[in-house]
Amino acid sequence: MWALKTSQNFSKLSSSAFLRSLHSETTAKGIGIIGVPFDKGAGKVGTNEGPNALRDAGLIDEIRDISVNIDVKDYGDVHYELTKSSGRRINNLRNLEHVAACNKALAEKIEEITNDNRMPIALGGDHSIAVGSITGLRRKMKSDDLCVLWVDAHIDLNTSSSSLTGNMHGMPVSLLVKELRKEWPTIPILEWCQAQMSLKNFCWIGLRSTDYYEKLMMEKYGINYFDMRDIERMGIEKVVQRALEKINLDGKKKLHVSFDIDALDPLYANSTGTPVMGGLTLREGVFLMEQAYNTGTLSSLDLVEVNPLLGNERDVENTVNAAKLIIQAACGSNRTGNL
Ligand SMILES: [Mn+2]
Repeated sequence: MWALKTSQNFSKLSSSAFLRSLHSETTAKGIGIIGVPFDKGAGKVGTNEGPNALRDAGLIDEIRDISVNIDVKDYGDVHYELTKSSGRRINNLRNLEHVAACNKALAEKIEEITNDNRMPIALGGDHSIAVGSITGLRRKMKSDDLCVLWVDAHIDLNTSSSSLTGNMHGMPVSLLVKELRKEWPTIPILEWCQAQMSLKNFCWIGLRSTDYYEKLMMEKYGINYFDMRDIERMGIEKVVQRALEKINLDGKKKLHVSFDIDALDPLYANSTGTPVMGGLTLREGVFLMEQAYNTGTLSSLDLVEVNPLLGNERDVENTVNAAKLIIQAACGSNRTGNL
């Protein structure tokens, strides 16, 4: 059981054997970085600059510095081509052809990285890329073998008919889950994503801005979530533990974390398209990811919505640095030093 495993881990945290076991877990898998320079799912341009902003700030070398045994491969960026682009909205979906083509290409890359026995880390890009990321992961699994921690100020549960903007970065979850399949018209160029996940395998952390329709869906399906109020009441440690118990009680599922940088308070991550005040501190975000890593089940990560074209120079620097710390925590970085 996850909770038991964690408390055992913590009690051994200072022992070198435990640290070595964490390192060997990382080493056995290796890490595969894939950049997704994509902003067609967002309302603002600029998240396509996210991957290179992170690379230019030294992300890859800093992951390598976590341990001499860590094996990081940068798979470069996802490229896609459009067979044809009408430029029109289809079913109220902005840039549907781009979102479909990019995610299809990303799903194939994620599959390639997992076939290489590496943990994929997708550098967004806007949050619509979670469709390709999770679809790619799922291909070699049964639908119940994967659970998702969705760390975000928003629930991203809109459909083509409920969305007021048509921006697909607000819809990835509804494209991935079978419960909402009936809310969607048939969209041939999205057939490959297949909507086979169940909402019961998702849990949200950090919510503080949901649309009316999304709130109805939360009630109707009894969605698992811990909003900012829950974090205030219970503290981040309890919230992460409860969240993981909800979606992965026996610890047998693989864990995917889809981390939208806007989960963090704009104090730490203002260079993002839809910031909402009153969010996670950077320390809470890092701790959340350390706990995800400590479960030993963390198998993939999206880090999305870093937009270096927004905010001033200091905002960009803070946001990129915050994103790097979150990613490093997912790779086993230890705040009191690495061996
Ligand atoms: Mn999001």
